[in-house]
Amino acid sequence: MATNRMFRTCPSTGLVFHQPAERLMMANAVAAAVFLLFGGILAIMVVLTRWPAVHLLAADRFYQVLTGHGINMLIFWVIFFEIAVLYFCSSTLLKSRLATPGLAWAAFWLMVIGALINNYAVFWRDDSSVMMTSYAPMGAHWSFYLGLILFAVGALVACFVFFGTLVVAKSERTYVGSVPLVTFGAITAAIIAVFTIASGAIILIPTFLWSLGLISHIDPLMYHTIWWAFGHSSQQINVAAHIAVWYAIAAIVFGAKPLSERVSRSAFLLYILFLQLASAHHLLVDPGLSETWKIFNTSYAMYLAVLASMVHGLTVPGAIEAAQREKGYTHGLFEWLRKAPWGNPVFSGMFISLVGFGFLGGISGVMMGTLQLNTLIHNTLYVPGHFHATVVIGTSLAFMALTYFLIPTLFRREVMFPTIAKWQPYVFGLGMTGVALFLMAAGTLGVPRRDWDITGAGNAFPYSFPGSAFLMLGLAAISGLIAITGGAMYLLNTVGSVFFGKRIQTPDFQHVRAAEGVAPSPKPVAAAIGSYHPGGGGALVAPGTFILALVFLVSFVLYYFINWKYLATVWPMR
Ligand code: HEM
Ligand SMILES: [Cu+2]
Repeated sequence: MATNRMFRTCPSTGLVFHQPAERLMMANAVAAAVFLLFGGILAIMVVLTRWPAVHLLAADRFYQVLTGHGINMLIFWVIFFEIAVLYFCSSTLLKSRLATPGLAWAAFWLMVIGALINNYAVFWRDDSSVMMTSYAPMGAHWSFYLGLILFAVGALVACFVFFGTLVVAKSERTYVGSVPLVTFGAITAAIIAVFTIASGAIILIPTFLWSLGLISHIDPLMYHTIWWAFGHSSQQINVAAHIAVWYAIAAIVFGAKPLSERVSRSAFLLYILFLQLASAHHLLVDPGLSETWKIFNTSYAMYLAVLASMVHGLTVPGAIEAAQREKGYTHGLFEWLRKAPWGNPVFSGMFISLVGFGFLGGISGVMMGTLQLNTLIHNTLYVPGHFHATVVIGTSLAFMALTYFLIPTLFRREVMFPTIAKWQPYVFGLGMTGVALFLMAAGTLGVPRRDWDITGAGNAFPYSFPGSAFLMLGLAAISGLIAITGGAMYLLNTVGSVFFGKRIQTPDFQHVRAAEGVAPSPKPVAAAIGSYHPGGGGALVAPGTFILALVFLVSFVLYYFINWKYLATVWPMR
């Protein structure tokens, strides 16, 4: 098989690209951006409708647009990008040819077709506004489920191409020792993805048959339970993937090596072992499951997955701090952080992602995942507040940050508007921080999620929310428009750079004979991101990070305590 062995080595980073892998990464990344654009346009309408002063759409349109927003963002944008990341972490980081590019293209087109069919059901047919969670017995047109199933099959095939590439790299000895940490994180994500897609199949295939009339009945509780085996795990894929991206960016920007490979790898392993249990936090008010089961899974088992995230949240900045100190930024506790390249969107995006994910997403997640406290905010706007901190500030912003690295290295184009790129993570990150905080605030005041009109005008049993709730909704909407501006800045730059940007001339693809392999790369980026760094650990090389961790801990404890106090006030013991 002498064909398909076309490689090029990026002269500035030393990364090795296999031609078919490169094309697939580009295609998946571009598809991701297209769905982000669509989801973002829908976000404008969602935001302007939930702003009571504007109340843009009619009720039926609102639910249609909200369904499309959730699916296009959380499924199509995020997963297309993740497939590009999987190919990068296998083929590029291991300097290996991609296994079965033909199958990878089949996967890509299945995903594209699936996504189009699903959007056809929601927007063209206009009879499938069942929200992203599509809880039975609420039913959509069969094409809604078919689209999701085709998309999932495509994603599954792509995961197998990823695993196949690992096997190829191993047998062709394209790397020595263990796979790099970033690849290890991607393996975690892909393993979880297989479990996730299997759960998705178990629930969506019967629901599809039900929509065709071939099955008479779907049990709503069973649907809810299995749907969340799928829905929760898919968030764990996102977390594993974006944390792999954090490690990659720490290596790219700082040449940072993990403080301890063993600790970081064990933390990824915890995700695989404990994530399914944590899906119980979606079932806290479901009848039919015992309180013991709920409390065990959410209060004990779940913390092991949370522990893993906290380990990464500590070791990523810790590794950056250690690398910066080695470069001589040793004054005081925080010189390493002050002197970090805050004008480089690859770094600033990643760091805002890390802090926002940890402080906003992490703390609120543990709060709402506690059985008793969950009753405070269940099904309120607090829930979207929380997950916009995790999937938007955490996952989406990390992917955006990585894009600024991929434009010159993968697409070989100059970033078209560097000043816009410089500000983009701040506009998007701060806007989204506002969305998360104000939605959580509105939720704490009891404002329901997915509610077209909280004034309940014309209802037989009116309820009036305090004025502060309306204020929070207004502030959330304004923050949302700022975040959407940040999203538009990202898309303007990516689309502009990729299609119209100035080409960067670098040595092109060349035939490499299989027996020779690709020459090991001497460049620091490839060495930092693409190798296994044994050792590490031991002395406390990151005192600043340790202080940041203490700040986190104090915020965590305080917020947790405040919510128990709050629970005591709304739920008096008599
Ligand atoms: C670009 C700025 C964005 C803004 C301003 C925004 C705003 C909102 C708002 C206000 C809601 C809640 C509506 C309600 O419950 O009534 C919502 C729902 C949602 N958003 Fe976003 N969003 C944005 C981006 C994203 C991204 C990037 C993702 C995923 C990666 C995402 C995923 C979701 C999901 C899954 C829902 C829930 C849909 C449902 O309830 O079925 N959003 N968004
Ligand atoms: Cu969950």
